[in-house]
Amino acid sequence: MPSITIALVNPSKGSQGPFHRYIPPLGLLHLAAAVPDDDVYVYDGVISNGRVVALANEIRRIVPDIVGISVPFSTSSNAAIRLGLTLKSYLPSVLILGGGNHASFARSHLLDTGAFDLIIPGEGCDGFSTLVKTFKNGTRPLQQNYIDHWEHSRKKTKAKLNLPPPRWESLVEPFSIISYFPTIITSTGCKYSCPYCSTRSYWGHFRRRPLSEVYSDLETLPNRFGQMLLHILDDNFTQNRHFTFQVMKLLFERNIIWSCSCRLDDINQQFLYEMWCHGCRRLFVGVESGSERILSLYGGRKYSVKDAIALCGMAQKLNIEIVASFVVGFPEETIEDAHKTLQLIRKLPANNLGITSFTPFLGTSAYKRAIRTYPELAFSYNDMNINDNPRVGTKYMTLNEVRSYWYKAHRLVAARHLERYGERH
Ligand code: B12
Ligand code: SF4
Repeated sequence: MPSITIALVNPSKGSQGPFHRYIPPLGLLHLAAAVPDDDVYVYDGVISNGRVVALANEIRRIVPDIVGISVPFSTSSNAAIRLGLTLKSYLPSVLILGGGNHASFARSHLLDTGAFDLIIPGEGCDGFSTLVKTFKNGTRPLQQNYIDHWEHSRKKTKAKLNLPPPRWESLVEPFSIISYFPTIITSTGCKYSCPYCSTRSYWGHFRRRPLSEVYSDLETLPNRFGQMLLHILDDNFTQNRHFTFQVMKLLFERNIIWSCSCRLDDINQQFLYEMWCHGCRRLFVGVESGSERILSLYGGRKYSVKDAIALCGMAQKLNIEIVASFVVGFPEETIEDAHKTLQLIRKLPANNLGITSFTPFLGTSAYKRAIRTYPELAFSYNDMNINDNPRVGTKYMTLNEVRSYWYKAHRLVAARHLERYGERH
């Protein structure tokens, strides 16, 4: 079958992750590898600094047959819709697909805008390669088939994950970028089901990739990344200790230093030491709250405040950088819980702290609950931004009280930052 031209796009400009390093859109590079016989160009919103028309102009130059737009974040929803509509006005016969976390849960809304012809929900490689075959055969793809496939794959913990080694050469490199955050993914899903997180309903239960595939991904990492810190994208890298160990050994044998996200109740001091020995140098930890009542209510977290302080303190002694995040505005939060969180923000040993506001994302049980009280949520996806100040109060705190708590938390973080880095940063 003759090859076709495909553009895969992340319309968001926010791919610049923590520490101002560029994080390439790994999901799209895996997708590109699922159609090895076709000409694929992977674009990132960073190249146009999030300007949709400029991005559409870049894409139209290659005259694609298919454009796949990634919509992982609710905050990139509007940009994705504008990009789809602009491309349709430039190239009326182009087939526009959507995929990624937000697109999967908000697919009816996205299809109704007319910016998309089809949404492929959930893990994308199987569905995408089937779609490309269907396109080449001239058959009409059926949306329902892709939904069924997603339903099936996230229920089966043993279903194989199809993530062929990323096709790095298809990335249209943003030339302004000098510093990268190379990434890999070794597993998907999570054994936990925190009410404000959609990972479980998107990917299903924890599923590991075969070690041979992780090995191949490491082999295909472009040489120019050299000794850069490799970030493991798994939502919760330490949830299956046996598997974590196996991957850590692979990384150690290749002399790679790395960072990952973990949940504190999955690690202890001994394991933390092993992580350091195997090359871990940065840890993203969702500490979430200083109130043990809230920790247990939201995701059955079993670590105490004392554990959080001890583990983060030990990590720092080992020279593992700690990036800790907290959530403000849990629906059950009281003023007393808020005080406990502020206290912990003040004293947690950490190199970087992040404050986010409780946001009921699509695909979470928090959303199902929130939509009953705030039906307008269904139409303000773009406002689902955990970095904005809180929009609602809690059961026990007024909106003003939650906002004041949010500002205090941010002021504490700023003060700690100033203490650590001085005024020039
Ligand atoms: C890495 C990551 C980031 C990186 C992204 C960098 C990059 N260029 O990739 C950074 C650090 C920048 C980031 C930032 C944020 N993130 Co984030 N992030 C993730 C994370 C952990 C992994 C994504 C990933 O790469 N997965 C691995 C690859 C293989 O999967 P994938 O990209 O999803 O792609 C696969 C499928 O989804 C599908 N697919 C994807 N796109 C498309 C497109 C088409 C056409 C098709 C057919 C298929 C398809 O096929 C791929 C192969 O299977 C996810 C959680 C998760 N596990 O998905 C959260 C997640 C996407 N992030 C989230 C959030 C909340 C944020 C922030 C708001 C956090 C913050 N404090 O600011 C910001 C938003 C930034 C912005 N632009 O607005 C939420 C989004 C929820 C929502 N509805 O908005 C998620 C789901 C985490 C969660 N469980 O809550 N994030
Ligand atoms: S532990 Fe982390 S990845 Fe797992 S469900 Fe909770 S927040 Fe999501």
